[in-house]
Amino acid sequence: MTFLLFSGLELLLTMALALTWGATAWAANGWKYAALGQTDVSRWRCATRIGVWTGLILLVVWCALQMAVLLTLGWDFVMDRVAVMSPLLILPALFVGGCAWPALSAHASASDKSMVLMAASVHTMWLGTLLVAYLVLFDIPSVPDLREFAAPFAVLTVCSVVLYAYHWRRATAIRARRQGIRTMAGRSAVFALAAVIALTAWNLWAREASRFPPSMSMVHPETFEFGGGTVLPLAASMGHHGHHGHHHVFAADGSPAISVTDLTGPRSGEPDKRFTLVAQKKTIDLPSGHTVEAWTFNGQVPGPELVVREGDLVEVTLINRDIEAGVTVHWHGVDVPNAEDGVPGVTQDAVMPGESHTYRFVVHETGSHWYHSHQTSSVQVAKGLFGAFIILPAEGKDADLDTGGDTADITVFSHDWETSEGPTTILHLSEPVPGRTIPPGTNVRLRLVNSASLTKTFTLNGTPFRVAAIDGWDIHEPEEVAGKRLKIGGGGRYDVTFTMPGHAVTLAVHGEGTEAADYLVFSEDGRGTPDTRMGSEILDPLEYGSPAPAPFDETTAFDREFLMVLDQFYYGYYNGRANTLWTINGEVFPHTPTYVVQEGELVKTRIVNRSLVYHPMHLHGHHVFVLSRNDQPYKGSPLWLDTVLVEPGETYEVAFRADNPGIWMDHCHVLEHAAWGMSMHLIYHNVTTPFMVGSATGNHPE
Ligand SMILES: [Cu+2]
Repeated sequence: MTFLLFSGLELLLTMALALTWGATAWAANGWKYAALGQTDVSRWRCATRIGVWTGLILLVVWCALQMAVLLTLGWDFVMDRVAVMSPLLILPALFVGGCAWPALSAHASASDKSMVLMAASVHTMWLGTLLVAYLVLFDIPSVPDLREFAAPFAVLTVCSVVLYAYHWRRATAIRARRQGIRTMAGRSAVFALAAVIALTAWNLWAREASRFPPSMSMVHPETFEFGGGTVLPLAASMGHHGHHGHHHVFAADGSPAISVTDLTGPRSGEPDKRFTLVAQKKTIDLPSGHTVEAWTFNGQVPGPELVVREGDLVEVTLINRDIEAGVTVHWHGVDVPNAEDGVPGVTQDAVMPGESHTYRFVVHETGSHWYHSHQTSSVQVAKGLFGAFIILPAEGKDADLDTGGDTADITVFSHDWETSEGPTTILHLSEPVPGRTIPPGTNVRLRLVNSASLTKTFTLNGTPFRVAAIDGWDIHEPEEVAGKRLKIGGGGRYDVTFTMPGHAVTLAVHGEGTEAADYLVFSEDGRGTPDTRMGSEILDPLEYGSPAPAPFDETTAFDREFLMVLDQFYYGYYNGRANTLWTINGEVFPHTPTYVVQEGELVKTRIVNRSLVYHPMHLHGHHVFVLSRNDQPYKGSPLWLDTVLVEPGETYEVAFRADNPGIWMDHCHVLEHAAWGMSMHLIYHNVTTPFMVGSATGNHPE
């Protein structure tokens, strides 16, 4: 809340600074003309004086605001303001103070020199405010490097010299040719026109420059970061330039480079579970009565629920019947070997119509997970290419599900459909059986999956319940709660358990409003009056359950510590199209950082959300352990997440052990955000990929 207030204030101040100094620049120029043309200067001087004072006061407020942000939210939220923007404002302000002051305070008629210095300093100040506005709106540095500091500062310095020389030349001309305010208006109009033409040309250039090549690697060595750890020799950069003849690259430990195609699950052996998923178009009647042209697995949405047991060798054959753009299957939340991860252009080629692809892996974990296509995922998941992937504990190892009594294990997807009436949220039962008929006394497990991009909250009315697991990992000693809301970001899952009472229980889902977007009623006969009220408080996963031994704490010595700052360009070009862009460390993919690690290392990442919306950040192939939020350690059960929902103004520190070699996407699960830049990779230094993305390859992971 504080953060959004600060952000709004900063935007307003940035605009006000640029407008005030723009108006002051006009007044200062008028004063220069009037003084040199020996006409009445009083009105111009008065306007300039008011403008300078207003502008300086606004600058002081801007500095105070940054100080307040620093003190309340911390350095991560102001580092680019301090390092890049404050010199662009404070140094020209000193220039104004030193050079415009004599003219402003003098009562006698001003000299040529004082007029030139006054105009040049005020114009430099205006340029500084424009540069800052440009950075805040269109090119936020986030984590500034030397270039990001030096480039705008160099522009400002050069321009201040040019402005000084320009105003001297103009002073001579104004005196010699007795030019007046009319000349000033004419020249200003010409400058404005030139600025419009230059900006239009720049706009067109920016659009073209943002286009991706028809084929490119997802691995970009110039973006590699080592998190303060050893700089590792890079097989991927060599593999990327392999055609130059570097074919035998060896990692630091002497092991040869590995291709993702070698990082498969077991290629032989009789699978314990075998499934076939057929990607196909199908007209679907939604429970809401809407009809949608869906893209489905096996003609149903959600796709078939795949239920396996811990330790199973699973074999899934994907067949693409008629999805022209191609499909893949990604196992969200399941730490599969890299080659089975289903990311087109990184771990495989997209499966085109008529083609098939077989995934084989052993599951080494339990819990509620899901699968979805990762080809143009922002489109394909929305259209229905997803389903549940449930891993039950190995036989005889189950505490919750095999208690002897009757059990009901129900997966519920919350999905947003684009219907004739706009976006519509629907709660889908993953399988029609056991459905909504549940006898009293039954031990119920509801597996809630948010397959939409937008965050949703879930309320269970009619019974107290426990949150048994989050993102498929069990919560330690979850306490019984009632009436609380469960907030689940895109891609996230919560397992809710309760004993079925003698009356109806309602599961309601809420989006932005207080009115339920959809609900399901569970009861003995499948009927009952829905109670769709929204719960009060949101259950905080960092304060839920009880502590237990954890592999990481504040004393852990990490091999690498990465910083991930999430931000936005309010407007920008991405692959030739304009939109709000979502950035990591001030860049959009493919310029976002690539975190390089070595197998066995302990890795910490600090995630800072400085943008105006939430981002559920999803790292493939690993679960991350939550160390802290806003620098406060977790108080409840240890939390292992694959999708970390980071709200605006929040900071998370998460940790993992690098134990699954490969090249792994790390992206926002608001899939539209990933498609507009918010995507990056974690790469093990000795791993290479032969796959490419881009229009010529047919691979489009976002
Ligand atoms: Cu996002």
